[in-house]
Amino acid sequence: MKISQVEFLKSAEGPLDYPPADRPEIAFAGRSNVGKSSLLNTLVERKKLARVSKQPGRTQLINFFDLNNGEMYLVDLPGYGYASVSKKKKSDWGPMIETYLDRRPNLMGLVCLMDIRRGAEEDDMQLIEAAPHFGIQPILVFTKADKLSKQKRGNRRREIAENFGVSPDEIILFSTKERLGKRELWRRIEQLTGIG
Ligand SMILES: Nc1nc2c(ncn2[C@@H]2O[C@H](COP(=O)(O)OP(=O)(O)OP(=O)(O)O)[C@@H](O)[C@H]2O)c(=O)[nH]1
Ligand SMILES: [Mg+2]
Repeated sequence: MKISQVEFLKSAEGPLDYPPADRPEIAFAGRSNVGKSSLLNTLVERKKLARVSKQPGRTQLINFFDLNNGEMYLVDLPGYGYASVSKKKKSDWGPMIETYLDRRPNLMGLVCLMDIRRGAEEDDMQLIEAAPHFGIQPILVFTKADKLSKQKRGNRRREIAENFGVSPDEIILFSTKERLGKRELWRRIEQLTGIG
């Protein structure tokens, strides 16, 4: 993917705030602190486009970004599963994401991020299993691969693939530190959107 321009468009809480569904869209979801905003920055080669934080639960709205002046939307979804986000915020999460999945006919891929060390947890599985009901293809990405040795990564990839019942090369390992997984993820996004 050639990235000529990328720009933050808007934050949204509900459908009234979404931009028009007039081009392909890819969204990024995962638990708080898993590295969604970091991955997005690495993908588009901008250091500070999406806000990265050591404090989990920072991204609490749906953030829309424009890629290449109208070519595609990239969407940073609020992180889930972080206990110290207030109860109200926590209960907002499910409906906010579910409504989003339901109301974006242009959404072509949902990149589901999980920490390579923790693997898929219950709320990840809920989302991964829900996606096909909305006609959306989940892309499984395991972040912070740099936290494991190369040998352990390989073992982990096989283990994870087995748990999901998919072939190991369907599992994308990602590291912002090592810039690992970036080309592979773009390739999958290009396949799903037909852009690139
Ligand atoms: N070692 C390592 N750290 C990472 C990687 N990606 C992200 N991090 C760190 O993980 C922390 C959280 O990153 P974010 O990108 O803000 O995570 P997020 O999923 O957007 O978090 P919320 O917006 O709170 O849901 C930050 O301290 C990042 O520097 C990675 O690939 N390797
Ligand atoms: Mg974030």
